[in-house]
Amino acid sequence: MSDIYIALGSNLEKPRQQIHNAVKLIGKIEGLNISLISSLYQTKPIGKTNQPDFINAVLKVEGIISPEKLHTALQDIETQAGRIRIELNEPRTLDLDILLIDNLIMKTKELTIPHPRMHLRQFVIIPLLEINHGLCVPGIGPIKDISKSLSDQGVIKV
Ligand code: PH2
Ligand code: MG
Ligand code: MG
Repeated sequence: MSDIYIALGSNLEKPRQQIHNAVKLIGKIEGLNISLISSLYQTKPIGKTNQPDFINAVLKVEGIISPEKLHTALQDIETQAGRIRIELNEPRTLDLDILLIDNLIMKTKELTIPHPRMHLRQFVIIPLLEINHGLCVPGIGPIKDISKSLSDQGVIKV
């Protein structure tokens, strides 16, 4: 049984609704159970700044599934939400990123775990702290320390 953390984000087409729908669909992935859901956060866009604010949240799920299968299942849910992939950091109806799977460190062409930018993003670290303040990012360190190292990026609980 693995502890898996997933980041959810949306800044198009009723973002809150997108996040709620996604949580429902993630709960239906075979072999997984949702164990914790953070609050929703309204967050300023990081990267391309001339786009709408995001709604972000994180989930803890438990289960037995390969990283590749989980990645495919999450991409299917993004596609169902009408996600169109144009370029990195563009506005999106739904983005589902695998953050952590236990203490796994892996890198393939399709998938890097831990998520390579999670420690730079308050919109990930703040909701993670809410659901598990003792969490560590393998190869990086405790999220409590990461949180102290980040300056304000405009993350508000909603
Ligand atoms: N996702 C990105 C790029 N920038 N900014 C915020 N606030 N929230 C996101 O989910 C987000 C972002 C690429 O995945
Ligand atoms: Mg992302
Ligand atoms: Mg993504």
